[in-house]
Amino acid sequence: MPLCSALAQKPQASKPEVYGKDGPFSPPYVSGLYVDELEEGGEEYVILMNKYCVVPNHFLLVTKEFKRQTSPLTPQDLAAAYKLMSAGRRQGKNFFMFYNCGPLSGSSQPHKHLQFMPLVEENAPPIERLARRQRLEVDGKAFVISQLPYAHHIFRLPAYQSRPLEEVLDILAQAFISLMDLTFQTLRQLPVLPDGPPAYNVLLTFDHLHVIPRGSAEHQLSRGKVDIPVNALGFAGMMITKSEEEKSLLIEERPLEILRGVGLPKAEGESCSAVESSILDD
Ligand code: B4P
Repeated sequence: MPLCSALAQKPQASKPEVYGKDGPFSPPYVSGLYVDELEEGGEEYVILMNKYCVVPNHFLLVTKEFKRQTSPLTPQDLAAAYKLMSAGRRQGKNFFMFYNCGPLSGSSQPHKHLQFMPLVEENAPPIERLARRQRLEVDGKAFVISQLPYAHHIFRLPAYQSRPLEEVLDILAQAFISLMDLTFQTLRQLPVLPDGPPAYNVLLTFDHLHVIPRGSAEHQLSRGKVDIPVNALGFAGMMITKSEEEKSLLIEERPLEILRGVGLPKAEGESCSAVESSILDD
């Protein structure tokens, strides 16, 4: 579990309503952070380096026009992400994408941005070790990992370069819609909905697309009364702490309990495979 004491000094972003369109993801861009622009299916994006990266080369894909971070990923967003990850892979660099949707997901910037985290030794984040181990009876079917104590929905993608790119992008776009349907099913079974717009985290690797609905942005540890904020990286299996004390409290509380605390309960029957979507057969 990485410890980054410098994050304790990082300024907190203003409340989204205050930041609005004049935040750091709108021009003028900071020249040292600006990388390039790209276009995907008529949508324009800017690539910026992360100003507060813990891992070098953590970068962001930001919509050029102001769009809200509460909006779902579009087929263009997913295609741009997959293509960027593929470009990295061709250069021998592994990245995965994460998206924090809505304030309860751990996001602090209201301007729509997808984030790309480089992986140094592995080619996927820790959660993938569990996801890859799941034996699926049928392809094209969303599934859950029974050991995880919080609601989540995962779709297995076709193996890298096993199908033409356009076909994979189509599958990816449809997979996101089917995982969002399941996310809304998770929300519908709650007696009381969490405050604000639906919040969830998205993780994209070359193998899987994960969506994790969220009930709160942070978890208060039972001892020490410390609030632990969790974003998509927590659900990727990459929790970070700001001090030695916080680290030992977090280990004592157990990371899975923290994730349960900020996630939502699984729907009944979700300990096994969920809804059939058969996207791969279309
Ligand atoms: P959001 O989706 O809004 O929120 P976040 O990733 O949770 O980052 P947050 O800003 O809340 O920071 P936190 O203290 O939790 O993403 C906003 C992104 O924009 C962030 O990457 C932020 O750093 C970046 N950003 C803000 N102002 C910027 C500017 N002016 N120019 C360019 N980029 C800007 O976490 C601090 C950092 O640590 C974040 O980058 C976070 O992703 C990273 N982090 C958290 N857990 C980590 C882990 N386990 N391993 C490695 N890095 C981790």
